[in-house]
Amino acid sequence: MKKKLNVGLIGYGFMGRTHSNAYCKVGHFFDVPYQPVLRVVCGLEEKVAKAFAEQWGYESYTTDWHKVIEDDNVDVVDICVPNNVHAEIAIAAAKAGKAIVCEKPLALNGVQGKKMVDAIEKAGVANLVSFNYRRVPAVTLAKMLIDEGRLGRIFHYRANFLQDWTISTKVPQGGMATWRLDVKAAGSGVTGDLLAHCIDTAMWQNGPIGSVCAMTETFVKERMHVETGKVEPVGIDDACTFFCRFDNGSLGNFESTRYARGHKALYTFEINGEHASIAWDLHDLHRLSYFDHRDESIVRGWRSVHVTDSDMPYMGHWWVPGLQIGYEHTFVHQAADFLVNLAKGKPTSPTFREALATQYVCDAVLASAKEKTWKKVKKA
Ligand code: SOE
Repeated sequence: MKKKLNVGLIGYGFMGRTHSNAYCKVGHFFDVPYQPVLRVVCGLEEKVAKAFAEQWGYESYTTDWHKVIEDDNVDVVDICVPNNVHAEIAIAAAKAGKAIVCEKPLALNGVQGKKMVDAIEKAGVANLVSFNYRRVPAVTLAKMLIDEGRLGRIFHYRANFLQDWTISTKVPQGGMATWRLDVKAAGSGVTGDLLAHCIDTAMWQNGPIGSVCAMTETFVKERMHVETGKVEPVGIDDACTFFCRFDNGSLGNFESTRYARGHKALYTFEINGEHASIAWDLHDLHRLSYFDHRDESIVRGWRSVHVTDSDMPYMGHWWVPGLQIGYEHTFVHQAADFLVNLAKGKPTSPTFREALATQYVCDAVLASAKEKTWKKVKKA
């Protein structure tokens, strides 16, 4: 019998579902040392929390997150609420000695993020920030190829995250569905919500970012606020483009917007090295494009590697070669890595401290756009 690990989930939205699904599936596909038990789910509306608990098999529900932290039977606190509540919950959970999984971005800003890092490191609790795209097998494979030195010296890192769901001026801000447009709840717009993913993957693959030069735009300046019922100024960035220099000397070029008509969640990156290049596209997430200049010229060209063989990252745990997996599996991989490392007392990346480094890049990007100048990135 595996040791049970009781999960207290705070937040029953989109991310609450991805994390719950991962805890349900992980033990079926990975030989993990713990059996996650869905102990309690917490959310603001009692009716929704109850329905969520019934649908996903949580033993209980509550509308008060303090109860999750105070519950001696909860081992892991999983934070899936809007960004403005991450810090308070994480700091309380750390003081109570709980292991913590927190949705991205870590916090509203670096100052808040640093307080969270201090609290979890002082408490010595296991911690992980959910930047799930690292654990798309093709993205992990890209990291392996870079670490093996196949690309040689890296010159360029280019990433985009394009969406189109806020173009209508009628989309409100605030509330359960559109808190991402409310600066008080989200901290920033596409920078913290989407570029943070790109920055996390980029620094994992290509090392720290040292300085940035950015521009942002808020195309729709006022929106109805769901909570006040009034039309209020929009404080988030709708679009952000930035250049950067990585510490290894390579140049970065990042763009994100929610105004790219026709794109729902087009996360792409391309990395150009001395010998080889790599490209990846979330809409075709099981493929990795690879070009190696060292190939014989008559067969040289871009290869489209179908990342489904059992020797590819994570894939040996799923079906048979040739059969694909998808978005939700990235959270299962994350849960698997977290549980294995937890048993060994080892950290799982990205830790809160690693996510703070991403937060500092986001802070520098926003400051650069505001001040119209290059900004150095603080080291985490
Ligand atoms: C926003 O639309 C969003 O859901 C982000 O919050 C997620 O992190 C991203 O993975 C998909 O888009």
